[in-house]
Amino acid sequence: MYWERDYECMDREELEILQLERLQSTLNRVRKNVPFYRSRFDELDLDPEDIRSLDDLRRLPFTTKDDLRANYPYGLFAVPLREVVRLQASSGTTGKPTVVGYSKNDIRRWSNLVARILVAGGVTKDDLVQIAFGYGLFTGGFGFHYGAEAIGASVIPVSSGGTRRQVFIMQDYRTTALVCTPSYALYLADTMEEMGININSLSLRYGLFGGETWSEAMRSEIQDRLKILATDNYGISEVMGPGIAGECQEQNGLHINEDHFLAEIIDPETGQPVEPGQTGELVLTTLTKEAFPIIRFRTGDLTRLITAPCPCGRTFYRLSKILGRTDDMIIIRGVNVFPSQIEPILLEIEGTKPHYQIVVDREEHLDRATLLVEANEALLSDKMRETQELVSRIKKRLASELGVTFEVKLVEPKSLKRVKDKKRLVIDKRSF
Ligand code: DLL
Repeated sequence: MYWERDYECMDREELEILQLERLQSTLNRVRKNVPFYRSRFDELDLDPEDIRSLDDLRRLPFTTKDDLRANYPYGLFAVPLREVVRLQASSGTTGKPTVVGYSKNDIRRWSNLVARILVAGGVTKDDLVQIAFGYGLFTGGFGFHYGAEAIGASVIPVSSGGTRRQVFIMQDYRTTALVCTPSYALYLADTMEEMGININSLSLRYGLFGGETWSEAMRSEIQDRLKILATDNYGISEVMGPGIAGECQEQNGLHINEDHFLAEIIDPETGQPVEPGQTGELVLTTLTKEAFPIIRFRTGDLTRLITAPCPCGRTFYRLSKILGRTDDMIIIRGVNVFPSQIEPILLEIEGTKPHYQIVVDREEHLDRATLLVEANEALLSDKMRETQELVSRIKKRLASELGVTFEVKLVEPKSLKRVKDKKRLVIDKRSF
């Protein structure tokens, strides 16, 4: 078993000593190697030596996605590029993505931490793990791949898409554990039904799902239809990717790998800690990352901290399921999208004004995104061919820049509501 009991079942007092030591060394490292943090600390007249307890963490400044954008691509790296063995990326709020790097040690630790999550969810070295997360700049595929290999399980790196092929592989290779987004798991179940496959003829036992919001109702449906034990796991590229927190088989909250990450829950408005157990924004600090350490990163994810002991024996605190976002980010088929990424694309394409609305719903368990764009009168009235060309240009640009296929519909000028709050540009009809 790949269960690091020495850490995962650690006494809280001991854990806090370890966390403080690791925090201090991370702060010293970022102060020395990352000019961004040095000037932030200097502005506040803060010396890493002043951080003498975990409570002092509150005195440190937050890091936001905007800070990452301002330092694109490598400005926040704490080691020279020659020590970076891997780059991954995630959507930025506009235009450019955020780039993160990993040293050799980071990759080794990342694998260990994902291995912990897999083991907590029931996977052992005897399992055949089918990974249906995308391999590429997205952290899901490679993150789980290395984690499953670390356990010694047999990895089937199918990557995302090709659903019928996924099903054939699942059947023929006798997959025992499935790793993907929860909505894709249900889509696989639909496809199996369509193909007339009897679920009892499969060898599936465990499913590890994450990357997007899902409800207990979805969990029940997945478990019933795929006849597996389904656990939730959380990750975010800027902090590491998958491997940050995951459920054990108690299925009651996601244990945070607290020896490597400090988690705070703050009021997104005031930036102050919420009362214990209350819902707020998750803020994460890395304790061991070498290439891309991050201090008090505002994840934008809403959750709460569960400190009650867990019957599994792990002493790490748990996150409740992620309840939503503080910002306007939406996740479409596992891809993070900010409405603000769409504006520059529309602006650039002649003939459209950047008034738009995004409608997301779910059809047969797959997300479907529609972009309503106000076109100018000339285009809407007579030149059909030009209109079609415009629509197809917008579609292509969105697919190639955001990695999401949108249905694009041109609508009458001034027919869309004018909103100030970007969140209201999105009409999310999905029920999770
Ligand atoms: O989605 C990392 C990951 C891959 C996690 C595979 C789990 C499994 P990003 O692409 O940076 O990284 O997206 C991070 O996805 O801020 C959340 O809003 C959302 N998210 C991730 N896991 C969960 C989850 C990966 N279990 C963003 N429940 C985060 C709800 C999740 N939302």
